[in-house]
Amino acid sequence: MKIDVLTLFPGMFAGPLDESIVKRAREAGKLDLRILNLRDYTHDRHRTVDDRPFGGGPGMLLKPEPLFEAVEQLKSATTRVILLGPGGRKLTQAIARELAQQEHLLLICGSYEGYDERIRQGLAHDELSIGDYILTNGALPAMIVVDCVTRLLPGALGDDESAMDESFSHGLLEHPQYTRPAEFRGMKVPDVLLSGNHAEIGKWRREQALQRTRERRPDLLDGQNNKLNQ
Ligand code: 21W
Repeated sequence: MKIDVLTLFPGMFAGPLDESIVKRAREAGKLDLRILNLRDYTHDRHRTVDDRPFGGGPGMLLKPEPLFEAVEQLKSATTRVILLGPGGRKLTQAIARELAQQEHLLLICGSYEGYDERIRQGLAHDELSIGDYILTNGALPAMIVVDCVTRLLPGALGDDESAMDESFSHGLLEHPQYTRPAEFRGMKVPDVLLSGNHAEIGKWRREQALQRTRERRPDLLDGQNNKLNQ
């Protein structure tokens, strides 16, 4: 899969996408990722990307020309153009799975102020938010999209990671887990996990997962709402 990211802050991307599973996917040629500076698609001396809103008010808006120029240069017939903005559809695992099927994603990061509406109208197939809180710009959300899409690419996860993924796909929160030592600072690993009785262990884990989900994320127990599941 190819992913292009258009951003005003390309420096923010150094690091998070050069580690771990995303790094491995890039090195294996499963992910072809480019971080592009929106200012490189301007033509004026000051490399202007934003301007004041018609009608007045605070802040500046990303102006259409550099984004239209960039998208027209970068896109092909198979590109999905996705704006990142706090007013977009909330990213879910189902949306990530849909994105992972695409050949080419072009992610556009906003700055704090917002987009001229014609960017939505004329360029974007979709607009995504990562959740209901306000960030300073769309760079971290773009990295989150790259991260959750990359791990869904065929062969991106190792065997262990894939197996773990499968065992979590029952749509509940994870049950408590422990490793050695069996007792740490007076806190004991539950006896059942040391028992070797796999039927009992399975039953305990299901109960714990259900109880934890009821307490922390009752919304997930309504099948229609289960964003971990579907
Ligand atoms: C924050 C952009 C606020 C626009 C009036 C005057 C991308 C994001 C972002 C940002 C506004 C995402 C305003 C969850 C996020 C993002 C920066 C609204 C401010 N109104 N997902 N000025 N949260 N955030 N405009 O913040 O670009 S995806």
